[in-house]
Amino acid sequence: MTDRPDILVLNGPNLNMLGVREPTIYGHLTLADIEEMCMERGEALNLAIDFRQSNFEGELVSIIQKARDDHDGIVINAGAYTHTSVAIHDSLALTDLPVIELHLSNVFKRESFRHHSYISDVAVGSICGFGAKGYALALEAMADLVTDA
Ligand code: DHK
Repeated sequence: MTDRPDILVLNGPNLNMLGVREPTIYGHLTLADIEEMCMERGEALNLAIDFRQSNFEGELVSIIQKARDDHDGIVINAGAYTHTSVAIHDSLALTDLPVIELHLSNVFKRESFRHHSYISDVAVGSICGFGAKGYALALEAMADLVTDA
């Protein structure tokens, strides 16, 4: 057990393929590399990090529902479900936790179907276009949200 704020960093479909997946768009780091970076940033920011990934919409919904009981904030890169999932939107809305929306790529420079997000309106804010560094930026922002001033 720890009394540090506990942050869920949740990754959606195809993010398990980072490193081999369209590296010109998503970069060369693997998800394991990004997890390691998040653990290091978490240590520095005094956050406990629970880093997860699923390719399944229902599993993501179940993880988000449970986060309500045992986490203090959610950083989510929902992958393609960002643009399609009312279910993930609804599960984030019911958590009452601060949510930060994250994308590696700048979705607004890409296809128009990536311009709409079902997550933005239940998030405190969104970070996109900074590659893997976006995870570190999101954790810094989350540390401010969950740490008493
Ligand atoms: C990741 C995905 O898998 C895409 O479906 C999104 C996002 C963008 C990202 O940039 O991290 O459109």
